Amino acid sequence: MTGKSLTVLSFLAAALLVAGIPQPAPAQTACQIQGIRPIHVDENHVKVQVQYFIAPSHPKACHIGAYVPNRTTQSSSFAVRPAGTPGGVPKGLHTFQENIHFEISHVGATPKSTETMEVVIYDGDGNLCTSVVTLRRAWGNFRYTFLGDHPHDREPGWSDECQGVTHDDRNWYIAQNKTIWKFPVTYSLNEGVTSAKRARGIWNIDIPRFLRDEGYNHFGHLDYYDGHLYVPLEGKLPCKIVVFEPGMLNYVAEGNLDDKIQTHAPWCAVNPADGLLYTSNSDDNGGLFVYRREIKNGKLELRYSHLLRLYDEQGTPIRVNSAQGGAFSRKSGLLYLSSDRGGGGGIFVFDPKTGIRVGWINVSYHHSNTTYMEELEGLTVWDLDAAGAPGIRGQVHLIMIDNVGVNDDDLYFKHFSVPVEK
Ligand SMILES: [Ca+2]
Ligand SMILES: [Ca+2]
Repeated sequence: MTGKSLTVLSFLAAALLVAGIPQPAPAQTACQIQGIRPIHVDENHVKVQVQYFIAPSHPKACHIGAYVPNRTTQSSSFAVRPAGTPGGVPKGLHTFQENIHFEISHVGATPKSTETMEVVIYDGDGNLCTSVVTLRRAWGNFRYTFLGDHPHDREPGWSDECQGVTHDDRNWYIAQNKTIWKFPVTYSLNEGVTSAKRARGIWNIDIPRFLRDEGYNHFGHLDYYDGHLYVPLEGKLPCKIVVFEPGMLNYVAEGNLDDKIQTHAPWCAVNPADGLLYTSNSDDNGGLFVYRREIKNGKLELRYSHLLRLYDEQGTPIRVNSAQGGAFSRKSGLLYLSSDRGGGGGIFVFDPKTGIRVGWINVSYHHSNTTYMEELEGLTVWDLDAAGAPGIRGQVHLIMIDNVGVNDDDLYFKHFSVPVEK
């Protein structure tokens, strides 16, 4: 191939490139990956075309494959079928039109996401050249089954303005807007609370007096993590996180969220993978706020770390509205986020490593008409198939309240079977 025709082809290639920076291949370069283009995509499988150059004088057979996401952190959840097996790919410059492709399959049990992969051209001696390219997308099929509500349409004494739910090994912790409750898992949540509650292991506590006096009046969805309850608190700025101990719900500490970025705090959750506290505003969340946290000298110190940007399954940036609850799974590492804006809500499941949505649990709710005003609130991930929780099974548990009607808000506690959390 002449130098002139190579240049012309490279310009043509530039218009076709999806990823990578095209450059005419210098004569001394053994090889160059000029671009990739996914051409067939489904939940577990992607076929990727490659545009590349391999020096025609290279003496050995070459193949093209990829590390996902890259050489240093490649994941066993992916298998790659390289291009050019068994005899090797053609050498010289080859464009997308020639349909030289390799294939990646997701073989893991848990849905995952990727932001990059590292494409590699190699021969029998090793790698000749590699290039890290963007591949932001979700992998795997997120499966779930709705098991029903329990309680269903009830006013058990703690449903009014119910905001969220979390748990430790043996207890539920439930937040109303002004009160936190603790119930043993063996207690039937369908029962109303009576004056004998202490004898049954039930505790409750209100917003601490000094915080009420300052004007704080609304707890959000809470999280249990490593011996403490973390509860967001609104009513004035800055929004706060209040910490309680789980035994008798005694107050431990409180700290301020950053009011330059955060005017609401409907939920918070600590990620067991990094120990950081995740939270968001209610609406228009292009990302989640991530804070470092430390309890020191009776204070909770919160230092804003970064924004975890959110994407859909195809890697397109999204904004989440009406976020009311968030919970991490210790088993899968996934983040479950509830949202009830219009008809497009439900439980969104994100890979917190990338912010990419890997699943979507549809939830039936009537957001606004004159008969129902149902809100999806907090949620928690807890495998209760064998835990002896009366009337409750499943792994993902979501509070819904109906604000229309007489007396307290009506409680619907929704339970979902989610195989990856078993
Ligand atoms: Ca709420
Ligand atoms: Ca009612």
